[in-house]
Amino acid sequence: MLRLYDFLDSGNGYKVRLVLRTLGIPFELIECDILKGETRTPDFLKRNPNGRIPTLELEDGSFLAESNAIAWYLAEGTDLAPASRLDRARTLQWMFFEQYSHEPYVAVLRAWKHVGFGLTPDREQQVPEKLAKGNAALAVMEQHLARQPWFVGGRFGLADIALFAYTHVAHEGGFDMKPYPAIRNWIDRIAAMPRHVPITWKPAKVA
Ligand SMILES: N[C@@H](CCC(=O)N[C@@H](CS)C(=O)NCC(=O)O)C(=O)O
Repeated sequence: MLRLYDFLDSGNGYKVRLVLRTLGIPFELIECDILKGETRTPDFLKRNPNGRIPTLELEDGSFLAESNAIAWYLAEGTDLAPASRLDRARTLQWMFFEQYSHEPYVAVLRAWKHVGFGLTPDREQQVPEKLAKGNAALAVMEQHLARQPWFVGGRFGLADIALFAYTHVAHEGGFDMKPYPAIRNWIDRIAAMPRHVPITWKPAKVA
């Protein structure tokens, strides 16, 4: 069985849990408390030398890191990954956008203000810049979603999951979502999907 090393409040981890849940793939969850440095122990670093969750242990005992790479691995060949070459590339385009232009601002502010990393004086100084850059990313998403219901190919898929993970909790980092009606509508539509689960969802324990 697949084994996922994760921290329940993590949007990066949630992407992987949402893909597993949507596809009905059973897995064992190993919770790691990142606030206590549990991904930085010598044992964990053997699984992922980068010391971060999510990290997936495959059935053959090997490990895969990086949320979007794990999500792609799990979704390959399913309805969550588009069939056409161009739509697969567009999915990657949004997943890279998420990691470079969105997550470093939207997720980091939430980690500081909500998850427990705390607002040190140095971080407090960075808040206005992170809010500005996060809002720039949200504006790009808003523009796209005002014209089409999903990010790629006219259907719900991996790009939506990658961007949903931290966008739906952006308010916990101090983002005002009022200026983004198309994003709010997209969030509501995803949250209403049959197999949807909240960010802190975990599977029942393996016996
Ligand atoms: N680019 C990575 C980021 C992973 C990441 O930053 N994980 C955080 C939690 S969201 C973590 O494990 N932090 C613990 C640490 O850095 O010690 C991904 O998408 O998986």
